[in-house]
Amino acid sequence: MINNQTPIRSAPATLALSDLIPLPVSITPAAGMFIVTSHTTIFVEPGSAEISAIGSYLANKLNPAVGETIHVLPHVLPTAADRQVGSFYLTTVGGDPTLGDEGYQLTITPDWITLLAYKPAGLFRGIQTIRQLLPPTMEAAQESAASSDVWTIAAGVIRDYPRFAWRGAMLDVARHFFSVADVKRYIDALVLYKINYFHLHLTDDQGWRIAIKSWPLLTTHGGSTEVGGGTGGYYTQADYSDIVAYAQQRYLTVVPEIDMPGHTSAALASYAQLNCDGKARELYTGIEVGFSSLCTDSPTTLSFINDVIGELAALTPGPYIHIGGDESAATPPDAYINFINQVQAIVKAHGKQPIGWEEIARGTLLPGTIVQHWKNDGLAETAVAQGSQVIISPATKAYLDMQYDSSTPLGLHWAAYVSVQDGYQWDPATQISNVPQNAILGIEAPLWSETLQTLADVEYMTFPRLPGDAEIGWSPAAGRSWDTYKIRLGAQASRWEALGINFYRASTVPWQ
Ligand code: TNX
Repeated sequence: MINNQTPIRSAPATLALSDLIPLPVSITPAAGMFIVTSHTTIFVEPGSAEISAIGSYLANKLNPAVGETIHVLPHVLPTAADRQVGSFYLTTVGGDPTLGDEGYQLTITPDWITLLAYKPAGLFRGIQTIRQLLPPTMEAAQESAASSDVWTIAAGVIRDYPRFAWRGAMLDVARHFFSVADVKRYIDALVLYKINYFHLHLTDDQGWRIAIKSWPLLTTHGGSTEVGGGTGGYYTQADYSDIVAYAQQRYLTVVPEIDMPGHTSAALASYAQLNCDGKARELYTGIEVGFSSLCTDSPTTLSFINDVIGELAALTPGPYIHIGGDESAATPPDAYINFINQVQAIVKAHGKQPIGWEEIARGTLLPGTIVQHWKNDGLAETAVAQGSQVIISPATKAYLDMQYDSSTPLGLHWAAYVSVQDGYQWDPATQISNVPQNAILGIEAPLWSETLQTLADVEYMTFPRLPGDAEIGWSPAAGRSWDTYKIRLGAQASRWEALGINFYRASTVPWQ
């Protein structure tokens, strides 16, 4: 066959030297390489529309590279002797339950590739590994590249599964609004690194970004501006559902956040009755925090929250709703606690599991409430003492909105300057003294958008740091070191260029 063609652009000759992020649990190289051609077929386990869709996702990634439409065909996993040379086999039949929902085993031989997982999500994660094993230029989506390039993957076996169940990224669409198209592009960038939760910070002082039919002014008025006084914007419920479905097809669970009782100027400006004095506030376009509060004790506020959570829960297939709860300096402490206790119950009544920023640990946490650490170790410890699981997002390490250093143009630095290396060299299990690994659901990298106006700005803060968070969340701690990571990271540059992703060329990374 075409196996004797000379590869023009090819992957590393050995699987062991491949540039994967996050680093897999185990890689066993073997001799030879697999070549993707226009004759390649993707065979998928029969009888599963879900797995066929995953096969089509892979085909769509490969089609531009080979310049043909790769067929996705149902097929039982045949014996080795029957397999069609040059093809992929995607299946969960015989998948190993010890790999968990997201684990996979990828067996690459010169003749075929078998991707085996216990669940479809594992197949999807494994496909991200396949992408990263192919030359970066295959991402360029230019059919013109097809004729001259040969797309190879070095042979071997990868067995892989995540260390933590939660590997999240958060985007603040409240301080500056980002379109559905921008959010989808961001989602595509996240899934390449096996991120599995996408936290959307939908409301804040500067804007309310999700339409609530029973309280329409939240968006028509409260969504009409943003930091700096621009026009803002909001998602209709159909827009939000579109984002959720797009994420869901990529095995990314959307976690919507309605921040309360602070960070609520947009709501307080839209409805006078949410204020204790009955007077609507002005829309806010600055970047201060801690000055706004819902009138926590009023029945109107609680019925408002019930309406908002009810509509949001109905639109959200994922199990979680984030209730914010951070920096409520304008709410009296006892009123804050009482309010958080009631809001948790409202979320549960709508069939969802509440998540809140660490301050909610001051309240009485209901069983199942998750606490997101960002600054105060003591509050994470209080949460764990109450039996809660914690998501770790230390601002000094995981905040993607922190400037890289004093010379980089975007972002803030109230917590720290977070270099690419600082953002990589930390471990969730040792980050907070009395928060052991078994209390940690996982990690999340939040991106606040006070200083970010465009998707290019968002990407500049996210890359190259997000892949580090993804690796911290996915890979075994023992295999991680900055010295080897920075080489793998440097190799991602050409992939980002091919994908059109903006990134910061930190001088500490050997960009290839
Ligand atoms: C603190 S982190 C906030 C946000 C800001 C961020 C800026 C957190 C829970 N609250 O309101 O956007 O700092 O870095």
